[in-house]
Amino acid sequence: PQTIYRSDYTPPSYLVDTVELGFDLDPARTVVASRLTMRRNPDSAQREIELHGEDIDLVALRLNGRLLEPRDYAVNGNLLTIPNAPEEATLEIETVCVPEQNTTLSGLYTSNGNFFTQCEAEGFRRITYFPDRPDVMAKYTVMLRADKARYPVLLSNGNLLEEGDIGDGRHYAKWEDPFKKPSYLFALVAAQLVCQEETFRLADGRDALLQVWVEEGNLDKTDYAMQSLKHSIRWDEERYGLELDLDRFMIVATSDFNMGAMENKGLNIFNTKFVLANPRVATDIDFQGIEAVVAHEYFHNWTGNRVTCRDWFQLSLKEGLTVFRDQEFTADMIGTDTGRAVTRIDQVRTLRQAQFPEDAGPMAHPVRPDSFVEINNFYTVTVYEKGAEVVRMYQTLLGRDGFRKGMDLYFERHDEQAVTCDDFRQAMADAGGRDFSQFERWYSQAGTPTLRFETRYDKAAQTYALTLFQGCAPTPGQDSKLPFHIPVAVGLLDREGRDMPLTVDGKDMGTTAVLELLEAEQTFVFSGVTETPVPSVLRDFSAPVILQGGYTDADLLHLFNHDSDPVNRWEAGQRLAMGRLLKLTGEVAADGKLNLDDTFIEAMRKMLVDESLDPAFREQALMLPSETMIAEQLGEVDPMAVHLARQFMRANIGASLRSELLAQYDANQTPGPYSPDAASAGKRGLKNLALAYLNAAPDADTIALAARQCADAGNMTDRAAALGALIHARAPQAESELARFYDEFQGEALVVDKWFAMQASAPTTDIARVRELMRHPAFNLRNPNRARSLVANYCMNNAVQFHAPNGSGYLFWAEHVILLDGLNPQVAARLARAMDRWRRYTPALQVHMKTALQQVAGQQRLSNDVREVVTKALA
Ligand code: HT7
Ligand code: ZN
Repeated sequence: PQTIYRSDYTPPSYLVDTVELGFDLDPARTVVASRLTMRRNPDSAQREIELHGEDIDLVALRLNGRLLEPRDYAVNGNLLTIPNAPEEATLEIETVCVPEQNTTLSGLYTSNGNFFTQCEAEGFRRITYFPDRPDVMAKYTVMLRADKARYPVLLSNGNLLEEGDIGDGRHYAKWEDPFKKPSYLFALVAAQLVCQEETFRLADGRDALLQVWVEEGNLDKTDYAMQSLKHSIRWDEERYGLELDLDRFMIVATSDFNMGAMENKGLNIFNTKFVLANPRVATDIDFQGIEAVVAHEYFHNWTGNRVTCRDWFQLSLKEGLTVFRDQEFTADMIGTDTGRAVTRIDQVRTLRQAQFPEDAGPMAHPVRPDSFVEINNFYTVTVYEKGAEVVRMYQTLLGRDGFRKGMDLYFERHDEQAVTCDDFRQAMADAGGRDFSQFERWYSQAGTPTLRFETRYDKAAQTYALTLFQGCAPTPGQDSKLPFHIPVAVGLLDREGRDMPLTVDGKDMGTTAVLELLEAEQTFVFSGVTETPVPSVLRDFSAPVILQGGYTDADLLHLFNHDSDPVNRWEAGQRLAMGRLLKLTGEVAADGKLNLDDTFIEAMRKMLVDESLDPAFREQALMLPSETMIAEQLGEVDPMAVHLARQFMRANIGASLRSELLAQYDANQTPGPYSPDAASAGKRGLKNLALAYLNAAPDADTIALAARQCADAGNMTDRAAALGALIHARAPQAESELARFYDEFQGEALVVDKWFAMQASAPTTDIARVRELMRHPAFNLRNPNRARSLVANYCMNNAVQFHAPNGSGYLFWAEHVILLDGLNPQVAARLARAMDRWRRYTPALQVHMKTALQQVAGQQRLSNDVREVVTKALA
């Protein structure tokens, strides 16, 4: 496969002004007629017209009315070239595709018999020949024709111009999108669907029609998505002055979708997982996911659609920025300071759990990658989540108002353009009057920077010197790194745990100073410091770095008890736990005796019962670092040792804090009708964490408690938590409760996904059981949600079983990567990444892992997607 380099970018040879598309929709043979008005690009030296096409049959091609013969153009792989084209060209193209056979879910496909499209990143070329690159922006008019009884609903981007019957039981709808857009934002839906709709008054007084389209029978699950959409529209108006620019905005749910959702202009297409919810079938986490994803896709209308990416290397321009925007929205929707902190803690957890490992593995890449084989492999946590951290750092450096000025300037300069990450950085620099040239390294250098600190208190001078050191390990293709521009937010706690006022270089910095680290080593001196403080470094996780060492246990306890910055307060607890988990892991591996000190248990007890703190925060503070995060700290990973060490700690907490856990279990009940609001969800979170801890050291009483909750639960959050507790406690009723769960929810696809996922990730589920579940009538490898629920969960969230010493998990992985690759390369490539970090495991496991990787790599027929992942893993 060919590697594509960012440095090879050249402007498109031709620009497209208008696109007229006609679809005769038939699952077995859809005919697509396209009419493009094009003109030579003055910025290009090239004279050929270049069109992409993939898996479609070309029926006819006309240039300025003349039918072209095969000798008039060249087809090389997926590229069709027309040489010697005139300055102005009207192309008429007729192609045929077969949507019902399209299992890749890219391009035009059918799901439950309905038609959907997915064009990002390069799916439009699977529908018609086109210069399928984001810097070609054009105005689209779309005519859809289909059988009226089977496809009563015909949707596309923008505004509906007209609709009517055409005889023969067929009908049509004509849509026009008033804005220029790249081809990846094109969408159509032809389906049997119903919708919840309402008109919504925009800030400028216009009324917009909002619709949420779902399959019949799901209308009782659309309220939350609609409410989230309205909140998102209002928030973007208020926080950024950005308005909906269309008369209507549609969300359509499909159960076959490769990712979470897609921001097609005016016609967002969603995975059902991020639309459908009511208390019976969806958990608090599901509700949160819906709010965040609806907001994310809506926010793309400005950050992604109105201003788009010049090329796919700039993906984080829209994704990092839009994730940052949805994160801020989520925080604002909760509204309280602790709520804000809890969302921030969640973000930090995701980064550590998924992005730091990516940055330290064979697929490490900069936020703005330099090369790729398959762009679909670069919709990564680095581009999304680390990209959002990079955007957040502008806000930390400029302040909220300064950041808003930067955003305003960005839109003023680049509306309806396709631009680069550099353009965004320049807007921020110019609006803030700042030099952000060194900040560029956040885009170009891969790897997670490390941060270390040393301190020196001078009692006589009353100064406190904080020396910060930064570094960054080599990553593939980048052997050495230059210093990053790192905002380090710092506070100093006195012996009572109060914030000390901060003065640096004679400047009053309040109680949290944002220090700007630019060198490999830099010292900052605080003056007027009256006693030796405990430093609280990297408050609010002000930069995506690994803060190493520097703290004693006593410092950490002080911070855990007192830090006014809730994120660092939580962080101190995580460090206290991590130190012990690493020690326990070593003891398990050495067959030693396991011990957990009282100091730690007492710190946990104090946190658990501190009712001055929100339950949601206490839940976060009591949650242990995951097995993945522990493994990241180890030179050589024995997954069983990590699991046993963590289990030991959980059981110890469960047994030592039993009475307090029971008391919190009772105190955090949420009687009355279910509400997904943050306060209620926080209470359920703490209550269910208590239930899980109690059942980590199970006895008849704790099991009875879980069984009762399972029987009485009035919502899916409590039901799933109780069932999980029974499974993990190996309770005798686990089997029958699982069966009852399936019987009750077998008609709800998203709940059946949960049923598979729960089992796939349980340490009690071995390979034989997984294979048995694969034969369950409800299992279907072609459906991405279902495949992920069982196969991906087993390979990625069940470390002890997946890493069975006989290598059976790895063989299962190889078998399913290969099988899935034949159906859906994007889903296969994501599964393939389960083996990314194989070199970190014990030598015995590595042997089996390498064999499995080689088995996949040795396949003759393999997609570029999977080939890139396994080749990089083995390199
Ligand atoms: N921008 C969307 C990306 C996306 C996607 C990419 C590749 C293949 C399928 C896909 N579906 C959606 C989603 C988003 O970030 O909003
Ligand atoms: Zn996005």
